[in-house]
Amino acid sequence: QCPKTAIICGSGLGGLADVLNNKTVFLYEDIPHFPRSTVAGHLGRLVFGELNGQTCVCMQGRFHYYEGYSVSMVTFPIRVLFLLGVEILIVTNAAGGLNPSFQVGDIMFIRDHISMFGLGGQNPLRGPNDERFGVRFPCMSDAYEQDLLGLAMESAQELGFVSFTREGVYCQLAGPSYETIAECRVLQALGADAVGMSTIPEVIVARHCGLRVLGISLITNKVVMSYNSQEKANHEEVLHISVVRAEALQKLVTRLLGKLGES
Ligand code: 6GU
Repeated sequence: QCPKTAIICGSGLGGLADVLNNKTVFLYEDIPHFPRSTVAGHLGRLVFGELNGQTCVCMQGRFHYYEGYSVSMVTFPIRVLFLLGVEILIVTNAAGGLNPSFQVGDIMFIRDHISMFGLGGQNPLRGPNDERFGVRFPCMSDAYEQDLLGLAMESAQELGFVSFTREGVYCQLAGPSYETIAECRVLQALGADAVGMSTIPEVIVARHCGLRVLGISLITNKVVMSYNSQEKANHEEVLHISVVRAEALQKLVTRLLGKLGES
């Protein structure tokens, strides 16, 4: 039976794939044309299984532009998922908090996005349009589905997670260097609530082929906004917080999948 829901596990969030029941695991290296992930905290496996009675497939490890892949390579797996029959994509990531009211450990549902390099012309749909997947000029004003956001919020409420659940605008930069203070101030002024190095190309390709999308950012650190701050963004901190919140995120996605099965 083909899973209805796919989950992309972001930095340090791959544990979700481990808790599936009745797993079937494929290594990326065994899937034709699949890229390989090269980052600590990212494995490279496609894991099929059951969560809360629902079949799903997890990408345990994703691909980033900063690893050297083109945006179309980064999004290749999305079209594989679509061809498998997946209808819903839950995409997770670790992100830095720009919104001053955000705390480390907050879970932010993505309401909308700003792609800095997308605005600059690096769109995964650039080039001839493959009509088998979607239209030439896909709409993005409804990229993050209201109904899924509502079900995710409802799940968070039922689990007692409201105190650390937010929603906001996710902004993606190419990476791999973190932002300067001046860059963070620019992003905040533009209306971004969180900043990361992934997700948007996948969402664009998913929307192009009609997948319903929910985005979840784990706020793993607060970006540095002041020249007086002694804090420095680092990958170890990102991985540490994702371990702390891994269980909450697993519970959230598990409960949400149950709701998706009912709908
Ligand atoms: Cl502070 N910046 C970026 N670009 N990505 C991140 C991050 C910050 N924290 C986690 N991922």
